[in-house]
Amino acid sequence: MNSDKTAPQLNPTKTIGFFPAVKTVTKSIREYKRPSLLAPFFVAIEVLLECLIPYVMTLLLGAMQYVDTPTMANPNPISVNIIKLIFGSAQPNMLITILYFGLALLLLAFLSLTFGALSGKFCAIASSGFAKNLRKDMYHKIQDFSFSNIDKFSSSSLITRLTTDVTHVEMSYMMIIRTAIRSPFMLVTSMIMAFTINSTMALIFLCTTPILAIGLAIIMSKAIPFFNRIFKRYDKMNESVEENISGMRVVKSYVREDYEKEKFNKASENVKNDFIKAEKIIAFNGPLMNFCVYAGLIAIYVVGSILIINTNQAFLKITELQSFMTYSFQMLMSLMMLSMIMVQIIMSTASIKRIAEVINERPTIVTPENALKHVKNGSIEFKNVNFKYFEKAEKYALKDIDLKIESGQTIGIIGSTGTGKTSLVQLIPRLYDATLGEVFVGGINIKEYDLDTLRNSVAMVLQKNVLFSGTIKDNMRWGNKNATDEEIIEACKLAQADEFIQNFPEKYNHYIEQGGVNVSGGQKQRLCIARALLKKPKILILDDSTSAVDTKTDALIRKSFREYIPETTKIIIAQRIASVQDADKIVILDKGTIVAVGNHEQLLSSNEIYQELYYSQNKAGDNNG
Ligand code: DUT
Ligand code: MG
Repeated sequence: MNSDKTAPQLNPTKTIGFFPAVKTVTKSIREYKRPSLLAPFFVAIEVLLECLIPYVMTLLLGAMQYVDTPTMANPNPISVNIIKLIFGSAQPNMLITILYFGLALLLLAFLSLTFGALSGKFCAIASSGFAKNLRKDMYHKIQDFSFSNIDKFSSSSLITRLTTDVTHVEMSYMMIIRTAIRSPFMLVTSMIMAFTINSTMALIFLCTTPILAIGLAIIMSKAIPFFNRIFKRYDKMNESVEENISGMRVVKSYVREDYEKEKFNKASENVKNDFIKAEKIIAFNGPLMNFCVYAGLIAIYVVGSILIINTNQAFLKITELQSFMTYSFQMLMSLMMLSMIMVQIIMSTASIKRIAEVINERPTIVTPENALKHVKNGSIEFKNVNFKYFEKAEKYALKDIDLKIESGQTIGIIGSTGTGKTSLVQLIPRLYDATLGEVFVGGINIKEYDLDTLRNSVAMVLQKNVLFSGTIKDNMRWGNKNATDEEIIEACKLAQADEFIQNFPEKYNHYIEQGGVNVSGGQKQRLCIARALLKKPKILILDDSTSAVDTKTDALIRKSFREYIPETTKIIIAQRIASVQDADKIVILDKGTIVAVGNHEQLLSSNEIYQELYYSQNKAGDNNG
């Protein structure tokens, strides 16, 4: 669609390592460190309390047995002590025993719930705050990006990184500070409790962990490459959406809907397929986990039962086996959770790297130290300038450009499409930097100016100009946020826009829809010129900005430039000779080089390209005006 723009390379950035990426990304936690620490802290307390519950149950069962038959063999000594503590020398009572233990259990459950809720709250604060900071940091960074930075990532990829990738990281973070603490902690606590009940039995369960660890490592290493690829596919898909929706009118006028649907289907099919492949690998996680856990459980059951029967409960009691099973179940649950976290973390490794790439990207164009904050005048000089859009590009878009423009002059630039006209003028406000050579404004190398100062003195009406949603006045104040209504009207009059604005029912409060779709092409161009004039620039660049305006209005606009802003240097890029005919100097560009400079008469008598253009346009010119 973007015919005058070669497609940006997709993700040409050097991939950064996982740990440096984590280091970069975690810097955005900032003010959310406290909740990030409180969440796992409360989780730890919750888990501890939760693990105490089966233990208290064992004690309760032991106590009930003891109260029932005080003469039993091998009573649980702790249960006996508690009974003695409750009843002293009095006769123990079954109902009161159950009541005491019941209350203790209730209290434990209530406390664990409370701490669980607290940790949930802090977890939500921490993770959503972290995500907010990440988006903010990336967004601020992107604002400082130069065009070449943006070309490098592509705008759709930046959008995916700001949205989908951040969501992935947010989810992982939530899991890490809550579940990833909870599960291992639960695992360890249950393990310790199991060991205190019976160490031999606990060892049996422990034997399954190495198998599990190796299995998980294999699964992870196989799945990660797929997830890395999925995000590139996402970029492609979003690129298709972005391009299609912003260019909907063109799509419709070329009846390309079916083609576009096909393209989108393919992109989303690719995402789906890769996801399926990745999920297929990850699906092994479940069976592996189940195998290890159930193998462990069966072994415990078998060995436990044999021990109970053969040693007549001397080595292991039935009540202990029951608690043991509860702990095993808790371990099972935490292992399941851990595997889910693994999946989430695998998925977010790619995202973490992609976010870190944006945050670590260095803007290629920055304000230097001790920058100059004043531009003396609108003179411009190109000294030996060569330019290409990215380092690896084969062709230079501009070659050996030497050009001197006095302050206040009007310069016309003419040349066939793709010859570097836009490229040339973009170097003046440093939208891109020259690859070789230097550009001077007001006699000073533009790299020495403060970027804002430079860009405020150079107003450029872009070839692909944009209006923003809001009233005409709002749009005008982009040029100068302090402009008075009178100034706005004056600028619009100069740009020949006042007349049609007066015809809108709400005049200057007429609402412009997003992208300026409710004004005509020529109206939009005139509004953009007015917006540029409001900057009161030292240099005004019009890149094919009157192409949709009729020749008469075009001439009126140029006339008002001459009369009202004589000190401003005016650069006019045009396809029509008529638009540049009265300029002080006309520059003819061909294939990235200047082939001739002169005024209309000089060029008409000496330059072939100019003559050809002039005669072809003047033959057709009769039906032009
Ligand atoms: N080019 C890029 N990347 C861009 C824009 C342009 O590689 O983002 C290339 C395409 C072309 C050359 O640079 O070969 C010059 O493009 P420019 O946009 O400067 O050409 P133009 O003279 O302004 O063409 P038009 O009259 O179509 O606006
Ligand atoms: Mg152009």
